[in-house]
Amino acid sequence: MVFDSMETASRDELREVQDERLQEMVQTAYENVDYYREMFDAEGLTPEDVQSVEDLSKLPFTTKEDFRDYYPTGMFAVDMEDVVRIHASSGTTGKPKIVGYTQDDLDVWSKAVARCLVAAGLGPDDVVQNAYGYGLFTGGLGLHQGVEELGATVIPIGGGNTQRQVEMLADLGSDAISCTPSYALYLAEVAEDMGYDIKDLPLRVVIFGAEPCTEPMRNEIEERLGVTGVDIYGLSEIVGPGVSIECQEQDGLHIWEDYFYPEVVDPNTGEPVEEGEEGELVLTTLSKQALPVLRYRTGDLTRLNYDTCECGRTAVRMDNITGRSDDLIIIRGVNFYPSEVESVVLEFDEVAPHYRIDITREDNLDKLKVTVEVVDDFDGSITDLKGRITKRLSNVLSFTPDELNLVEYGNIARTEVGKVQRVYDHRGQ
Ligand code: DLL
Repeated sequence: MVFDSMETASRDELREVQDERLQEMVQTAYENVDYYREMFDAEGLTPEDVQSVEDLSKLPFTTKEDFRDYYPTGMFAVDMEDVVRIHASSGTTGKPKIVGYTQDDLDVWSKAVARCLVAAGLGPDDVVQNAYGYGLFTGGLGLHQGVEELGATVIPIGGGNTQRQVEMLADLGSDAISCTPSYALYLAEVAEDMGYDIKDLPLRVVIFGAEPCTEPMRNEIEERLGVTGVDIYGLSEIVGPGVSIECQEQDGLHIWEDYFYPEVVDPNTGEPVEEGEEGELVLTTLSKQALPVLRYRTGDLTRLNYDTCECGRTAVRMDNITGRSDDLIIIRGVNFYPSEVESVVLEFDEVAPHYRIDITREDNLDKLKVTVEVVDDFDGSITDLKGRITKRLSNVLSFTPDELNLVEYGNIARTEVGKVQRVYDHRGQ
């Protein structure tokens, strides 16, 4: 089942659509956005030099700093009277990135999300409880309009209010819930505390996204909730949720390439990597009117797989994002990603899927502290467990944490609204 025929179009057909849309978009960007006109002029290029997506490599990247420099709406290509909605990125530092949409942009976004829902195994008869936050964050309204586009039923509950969420799931028999992966696990805990066996509810799909989720974390969600967990990806600068999603094969996220053109580059050199190699995802919008974006450096690390998927969709697949280039932790010369800590921690049945990483600097030396919760009914030896986890972390990270703290179940704060924070870097404070 697909939502529309572009999902199974041949690669040649897709390329034709991409090139046609790109030419129009480049022209619009050049004529209406100072930033792009200056960029083209500085490179000695004109819009006619970009005829095909292959020509994109002639252009420099657009970065989050560019968004900041043109804050709030300097990157917009249309007048405010044509903008029907504003959202903003959920950056934790500095000014947010303000993004705008024309009515056509919202229509395209809704279609992209509707495709996602069908890929996740949902249809017009289904009920989706949308637990992403409504407001400037794109998750809430983005998912919402996609459910309506599909003709399914949306419950616009938003983030938080977890007991109410559980009751709604039970009373309305929702087929799916959309939320962050960390919230899905928290929901399971609250449901258990309330005496519900969440696995007995009709809920069958969790559409999780907005933050990284490792395979062990996905398994935990699927087991605890008795569901299929499907990863949805997106970012405000490009559209919001719905840039890509896993189909039921759960083997990579299909990028809707007729709307968003992907490249993967080496994060250090900016050069394209070989097909299938990991690098930083760079995205170009192909149909956005209010905010056309050329070669945006997402900071997200992934790889692309152009093999045909079992599901029949021809759209390229990207790997789940388990890290951003700026998430890289460098401690005493050793590099690793928080997701590597997560994968190790979740290998242990005695440990709950909640952890935090604290980095401090003492006497000019960086120190790493990992805090992990043991499961509710843990009755083993803490010393023995500590020894085993430390050994495994040392092997995988090639680095032994300065401190591994095992705490009782429930001691690490849960995030009810918004994205979970797992890494606390106290250096420079
Ligand atoms: O998080 C959009 C979204 C909402 C996606 C709901 C999925 C579901 P921003 O707040 O602009 O937009 O944050 C975008 O979040 O660059 C990634 O680093 C991260 N991110 C988003 N989806 C995933 C995912 C929304 N599935 C930033 N896996 C992106 C890992 C993700 N990271």
